[in-house]
Amino acid sequence: MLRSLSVLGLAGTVLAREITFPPVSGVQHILADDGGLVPGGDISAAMYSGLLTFANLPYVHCLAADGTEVEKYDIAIVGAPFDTGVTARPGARFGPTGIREGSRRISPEFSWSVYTGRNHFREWAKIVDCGDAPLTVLDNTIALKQLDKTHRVISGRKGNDSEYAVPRIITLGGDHTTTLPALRSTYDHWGAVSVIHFDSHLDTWDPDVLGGGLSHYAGVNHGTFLHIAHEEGLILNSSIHAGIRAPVANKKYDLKHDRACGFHIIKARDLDRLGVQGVVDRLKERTTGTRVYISVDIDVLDPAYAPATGTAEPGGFTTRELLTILDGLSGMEVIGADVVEVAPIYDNPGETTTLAAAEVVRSLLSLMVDTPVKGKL
Ligand SMILES: [Mn+2]
Repeated sequence: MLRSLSVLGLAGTVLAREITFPPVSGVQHILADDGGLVPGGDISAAMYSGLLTFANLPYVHCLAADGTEVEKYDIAIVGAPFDTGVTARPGARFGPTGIREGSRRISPEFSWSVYTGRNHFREWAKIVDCGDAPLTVLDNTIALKQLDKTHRVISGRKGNDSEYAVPRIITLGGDHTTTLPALRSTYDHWGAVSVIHFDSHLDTWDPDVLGGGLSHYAGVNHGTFLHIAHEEGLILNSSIHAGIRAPVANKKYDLKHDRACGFHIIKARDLDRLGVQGVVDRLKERTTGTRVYISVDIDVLDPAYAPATGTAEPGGFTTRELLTILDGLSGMEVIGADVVEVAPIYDNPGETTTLAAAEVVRSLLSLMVDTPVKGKL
């Protein structure tokens, strides 16, 4: 049967293709700018094979010991596998690996945007993956200090582009507590900044409210880190949340306290009234003239688009809405960013959450490439 079918197939003018086997080192081809294939490319960056880095970017040992020569970079991806500051479902310690898995289909060569006609991986910035911060899973205080140190080492190296001396970092969380060390490190280079905080929750809770006043240790968690950042003077009073919808613990205090921490609020359903451009405009107005840190808690998305998270809240943004809003922020001076609260164990076989998280990271990278920022080493 098979034989007769193939005979029929060849009965016309079509002849079987010659199959030429390339040498092993040339199995992988890379795409040239003109769309042609260049044989014998670097097979270490092959999609769906090889060791796992974000978007198949090169790995650099950014945390090498003092005195070791380290390859230079302008934008670094680093994972923060920490989830013991979460108040509901744990599992975000596997977030960095999950987001990298979700980014496997992203290739720096195959990344020309149909919206902008640009490939941000091929512009001025050298973008690398530094792997994960080495964090103990047994002591939150020590783990967060280890993350402080990780950020200081990675952002303390001289950038690849001599004009923009300080490398910028995108952190793959981890629960939301991991944003605090990132803000401490950016403060060293850029001073206090506005935070654009995409989340369904405020995360400015007074540690005595969320943590119950049990101990200082209990008060440092994924719902209080913005209070602490404000207390430490790391953020400006021109910060803003987007996507808020979770209930608060009391009638007035939480929202009043949130304003005192420097935040305005765009609620999830405000999007219905304002549209994505309206949200973009409000974010820009609020932070105008300041440098920004963008923190994306994946629970800003509706659980339909991001089921794999610690504290899911129905009624959120779609993935497309979030990506359009993020891309609309082009032109802002983004000095650091993160995607947090991705807990892959609750994802589905289609990897809905990790695919979305990886795409969010791509948008954050693009914002950083769009607007280089000079900083103090
Ligand atoms: Mn959060």
